[in-house]
Amino acid sequence: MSLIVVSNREPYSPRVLDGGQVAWLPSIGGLTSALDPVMQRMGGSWIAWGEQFPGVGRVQLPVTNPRYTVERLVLSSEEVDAYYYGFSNRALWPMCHYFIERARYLQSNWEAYRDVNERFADAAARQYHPGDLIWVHDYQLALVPGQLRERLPDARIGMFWHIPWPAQDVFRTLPWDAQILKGMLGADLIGMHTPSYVRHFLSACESVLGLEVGRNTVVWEGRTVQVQSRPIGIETATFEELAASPEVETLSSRIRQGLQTMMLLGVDRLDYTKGIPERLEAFDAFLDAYPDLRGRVTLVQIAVPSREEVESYAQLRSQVEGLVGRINGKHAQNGWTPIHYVYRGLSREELVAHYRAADVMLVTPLRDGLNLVAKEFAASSRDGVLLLSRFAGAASELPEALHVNPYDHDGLAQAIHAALHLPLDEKQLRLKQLRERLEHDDLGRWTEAFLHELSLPDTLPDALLQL
Ligand code: ADQ
Repeated sequence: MSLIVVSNREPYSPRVLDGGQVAWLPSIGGLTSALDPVMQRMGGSWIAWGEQFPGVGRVQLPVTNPRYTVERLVLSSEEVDAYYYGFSNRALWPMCHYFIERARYLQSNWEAYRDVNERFADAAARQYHPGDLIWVHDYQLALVPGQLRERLPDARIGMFWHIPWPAQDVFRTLPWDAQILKGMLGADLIGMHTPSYVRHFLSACESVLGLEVGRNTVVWEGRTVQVQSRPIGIETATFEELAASPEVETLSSRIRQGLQTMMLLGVDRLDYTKGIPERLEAFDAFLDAYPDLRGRVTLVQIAVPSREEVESYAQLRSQVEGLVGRINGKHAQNGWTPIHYVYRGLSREELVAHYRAADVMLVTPLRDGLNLVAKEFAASSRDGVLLLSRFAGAASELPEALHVNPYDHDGLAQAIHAALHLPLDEKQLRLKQLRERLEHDDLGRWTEAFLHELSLPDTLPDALLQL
């Protein structure tokens, strides 16, 4: 038995170095950073869009110690525009994050999405041998489970949905709501990050397809499909070890020395769902409300470039840069710059050194499937405080974080103030409790639990699940 992973993004992307050789660098993003260690442990095939260097087809990765094969699909620029930017990122992404005013529903993009999904399904079916497990990931590939089911009626197919599943009045704005549901129901097991996403998904099956649903099941074409809440974990031990390493300690002290103030930190893909402008506004409100703290607190905002080809992302970039300039211009004094803005991806060491250096971590998305940064910070920090948006999926799992409403600038400003003044023993107790959870529910457990459940020949009856 081997594992076949199907995802849009490839785990490593090729770059040409100065000497002309090709280096394969790990992709930045929640899903690929989560699944690469799994594939390194289990081996198998990974089907993904070969974004750079479409000429390179099949590769064994990681290059230094090959553990699995990546099948790189070549997409034309028209397909990329319509399937990836058009339908995935301008229809499904905004709709699932409740930004329906940003959603564009175009028939031509839908058709390209369906056809490209078909190509992923073909590639996965070609790799399949009886007994293999197929694990499809995320909103770019919602139709793949159904397309695979037509080709491989007996295969065990799992699907993990990494973003929120919205309330049904929002989902039903999508003209292809029934097709998306039917595509996903080709799977045997569908995983999501929170119980409320599962409830919303099941109620969509009920209202859109008229299906009978149980608490965690739905019957479709004679098969029982399980729909489970399974929030993804991180490699907790790796973060803990790295955070305590001398290299990271040195980097983290250097960051602190460079600032000479208390440190707030934001780390995000530059995406309108992550609430970066709202966070900057809240910091502005904080500096207005607590003038004695001017010059004593700095916000370090690290943003990794994302989807710049989509207009609203390019606009967001200028909006953020404008806000940073305005707030710095308004409050800067005596050599102190209130916001340090970094627009690039960081190495794992740099990232953890920032987590380690921060007094308060601001994870304040307007909506987020889960949010791995919150977990990475909690695993890395010694005595920092995690401020976590109530609209991040991780909030339902991490009650020891201080929960905030990112839409409430003044409330967020007060929460930052409270976090900076939390007694040391309370900070340490909260972090200890967070760590215990993260050590227990880590990435290894997440994968094992999902694959274990997927490999069962029969699903449990609904009545048993409720016991
Ligand atoms: P993302 O929206 O990409 O993931 P998130 O969960 O925060 O969001 O993961 C981002 C990852 O990228 C983290 O591992 C983080 O360390 C890394 N990262 C972010 N900025 C970085 C930077 N500047 N430099 C280096 N690394 C950086 C999607 C969903 C989430 C869900 C994940 C996993 O949108 O809600 O948590 O998938 O399911």
